[in-house]
Amino acid sequence: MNRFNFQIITKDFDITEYKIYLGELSRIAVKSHADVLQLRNKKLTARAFYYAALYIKSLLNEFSSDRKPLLIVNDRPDIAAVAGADGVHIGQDDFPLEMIKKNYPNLITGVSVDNLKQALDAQNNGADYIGVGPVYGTTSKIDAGGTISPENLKTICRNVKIPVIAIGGINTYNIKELSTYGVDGVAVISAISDSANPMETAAAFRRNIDKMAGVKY
Ligand code: TZP
Ligand code: MG
Repeated sequence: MNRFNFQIITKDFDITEYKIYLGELSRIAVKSHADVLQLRNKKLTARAFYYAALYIKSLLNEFSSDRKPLLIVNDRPDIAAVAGADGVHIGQDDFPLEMIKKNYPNLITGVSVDNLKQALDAQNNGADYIGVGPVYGTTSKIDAGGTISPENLKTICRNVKIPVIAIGGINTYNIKELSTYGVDGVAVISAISDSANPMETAAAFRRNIDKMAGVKY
């Protein structure tokens, strides 16, 4: 088990609905024992994104659970730091990992990778985990590119020591297959945010991930 293996990521919510949506998703993340709640939104201005980060932080502070999700902010280490988030998640076109580690040494840093070279570079430069995908077709990321092959995914899992978190089109059915590839965990957007019963879906993810990691309660 690690601190990153069940990650719930926000959809591109509209700013007009941010309080209701983030309130509900934060509650689900806490109650289902998600490891990470990631704020990701490609539609918001930097200012709105910053307020959304502050809002999630204040929501998470209100819960007294001893197993609260880490708050990770997508793309923006500066916003993560000033909002008091635990970490930042970056892609290959965001600020370089070295710059983040140097200027924001306290932020947990996750890095999205497509191949083994990027995975090893991220590991060598101090990434705390890597995100790999899309492993299945997704409509949540416009520029997601083609899916990664099971062989390439297995190769990455075999060769890196930091946690490998699969992403892209993952649901409570296909997740079972992923454990056979060696991934440590999953990150999901639509499976939870578009679910008719998001709380139940999140709980099902938690159960499947715990089985995958061999955790016994
Ligand atoms: N990176 C690769 S696929 C993806 C991201 C952010 C989107 C994942 O969303 P979903 O809805 O779980 O497929
Ligand atoms: Mg990014």
